[in-house]
Amino acid sequence: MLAGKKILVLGVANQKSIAWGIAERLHQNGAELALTYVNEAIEKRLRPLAETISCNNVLPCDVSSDQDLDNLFAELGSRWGRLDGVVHSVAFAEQDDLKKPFSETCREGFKKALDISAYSLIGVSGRAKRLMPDGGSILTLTYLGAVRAVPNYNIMGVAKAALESSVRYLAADLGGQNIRVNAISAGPIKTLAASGIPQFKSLLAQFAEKAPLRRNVTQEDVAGTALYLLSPLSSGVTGEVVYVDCGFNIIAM
Ligand code: NAD
Ligand code: 0WE
Repeated sequence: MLAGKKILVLGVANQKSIAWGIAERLHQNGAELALTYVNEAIEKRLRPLAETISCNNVLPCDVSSDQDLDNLFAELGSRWGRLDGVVHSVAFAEQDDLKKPFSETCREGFKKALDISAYSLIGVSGRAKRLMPDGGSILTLTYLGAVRAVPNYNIMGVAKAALESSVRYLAADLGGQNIRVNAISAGPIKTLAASGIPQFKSLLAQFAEKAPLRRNVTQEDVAGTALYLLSPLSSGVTGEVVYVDCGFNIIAM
């Protein structure tokens, strides 16, 4: 499905990362990948994973740094000369801001969460477009907390709302260059970003009880939709938020 396609994946921290499930599936479908890490601790975990999919494009990038973004795309430009797809699977908020009452969110916490979790998609897309003369597909990951007030998701919900809006504005801006921009809204999955979240286990249990499919979402569920959104199968789809959540968002009491 993706033979010869060159795809950048940001956000693999370990084997449980949503981005890792996607990277494996893209590799199985013939894509050539570049993977990025935010710091040395992540680099150590990433390199052996990259080897298992014979990927030797492992590059540093802290998305809160314009310099890092410039260096990353300059390096991709010289290694590949072009790019067919980007997977943006990055989010961060201070732990404190995922616990305190939302009304006590401080300015610095707001700035950091919105910068890393939402602005970064704009920064990445603006640079990626220059390597996509014949078009491409950009994909990000979001969560229901963007459109509903989920307990404790707090400032991340505001950041995801900005991210989902950015998907629409980027899709409108880049559509003329045949660059599509979409998001997957995934149901809760036990990853590094979910560890340390109070009562995450009970959230998973309640989710599986209430979701129409009566189970939790898997890395594989998300990877399948990611493959579709990065492939020509979705050639007419842009600016969308596709729910991969076992139907959870459609129900209410
Ligand atoms: P994860 O911890 O495996 O991935 C998050 C990644 O963000 C990590 O690789 C981390 O290194 C990276 N990151 C953080 N700050 C960064 C920075 N400044 N620069 C570059 N990278 C940075 O967790 P995950 O659950 O796979 O999260 C991936 C995406 O999926 C996130 O956008 C998250 O919001 C979204 N998501 C997760 C769930 C879930 O329940 N796990 C559900 C819906 C959406
Ligand atoms: O987007 C996320 C998690 C994002 C996240 C997680 C952390 C934990 C560690 C961002 N920043 C941090 N910072 C840290 O220091 N998800 C969709 C997973 C998630 O997080 C929740 C959830 C769900 C689901 C937080 C509260 C309630 C539900």
